[in-house]
Amino acid sequence: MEEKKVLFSAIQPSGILTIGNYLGALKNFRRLQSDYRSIFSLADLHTLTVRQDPAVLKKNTYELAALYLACGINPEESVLFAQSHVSAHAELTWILNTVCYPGELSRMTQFKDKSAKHEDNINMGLMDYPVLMAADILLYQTELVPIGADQKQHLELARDLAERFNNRFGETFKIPEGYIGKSAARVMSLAEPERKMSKSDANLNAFISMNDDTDTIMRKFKRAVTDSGDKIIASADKPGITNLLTIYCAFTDKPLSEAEKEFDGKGYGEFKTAVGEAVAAVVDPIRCEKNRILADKEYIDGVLKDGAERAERLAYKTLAKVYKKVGLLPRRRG
Ligand code: ATP
Ligand code: LTN
Repeated sequence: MEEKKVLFSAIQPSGILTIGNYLGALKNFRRLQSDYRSIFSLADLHTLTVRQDPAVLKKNTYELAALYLACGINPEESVLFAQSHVSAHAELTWILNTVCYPGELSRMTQFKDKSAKHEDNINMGLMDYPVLMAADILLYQTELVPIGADQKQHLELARDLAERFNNRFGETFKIPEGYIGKSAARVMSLAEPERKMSKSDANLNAFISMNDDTDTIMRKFKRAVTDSGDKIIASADKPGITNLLTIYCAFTDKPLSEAEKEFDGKGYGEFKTAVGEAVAAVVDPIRCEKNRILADKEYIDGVLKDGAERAERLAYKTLAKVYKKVGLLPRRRG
């Protein structure tokens, strides 16, 4: 039997996840996990690039682990672990830094956005973020990386670094492919539909969190910004309605044409209620299951311990190969 290809992805525990993270990432993870040797990580080291309250980071990390599990990541089938538990991630980052140029990092859109947003804390980690992400991916000889559209540029850098390293030192890394879902790869803010929905938005009405209860979800959709006119159709001059339609289709698995037909002649109010109900029908059971899992920290610790051990074995194989290729002495033991 042919060996399954490796799939790797990660999410930062930088806050409570939104339906953007769910649709752009988690939902695809669940769907793809059985077709690949899947490895999922909590990108806690990445989260440190923006100032965090240590106690909140710890809480968010448990929340994210529980959410992965509640969304159907099966820890027996897939590997689920915290990035900081496998030190090979930081170690490979160092080596990759030596084949990456500052100009490649300073032009990254996310670096520019986050530098503008956190003017008082433009640290080296924020700039080096994509190199750590490349290390995450390349350590596992990954072939597929499911991500939201905003991470495409970082994935391209990972491919460039892998190719550059391979050319300089000989075949070492597989070149990964990105997987960006056809729909809902970029869910937009409910308050400013020209901007991506983000879990760190200061305006709580701009996003639906995976922790929102049904009443909150209904209220936020009622307040969502719409466009002038009264037609419920997707078009470039109707970013608000287009975003709501995208969300509705992703949560009901209906094609856009069917949704447009369903709401033909209906008002914005009725439409927003239907979107809220469709979202709540999926988010509510996930939230309840997440809270059930979260109550058992020992179970989560056990899953992450087992995941780190499995990830570590794979990661160190690649790291040993890299160290040898660049000419570092093998460590003698015993
Ligand atoms: P932050 O707001 O802290 O920068 P984020 O909400 O962008 O974080 P990440 O943890 O960086 O979330 O991303 C996790 C995954 O979710 C990534 O694959 C990312 O591409 C995807 N994602 C994030 N926001 C959206 C969105 N609005 N629509 C679709 N996918 C998204
Ligand atoms: N930067 C990613 C999170 C992330 C990631 C990864 C995604 C960290 N390491 C490796 C895919 C593969 C983000 O979503 N912001």
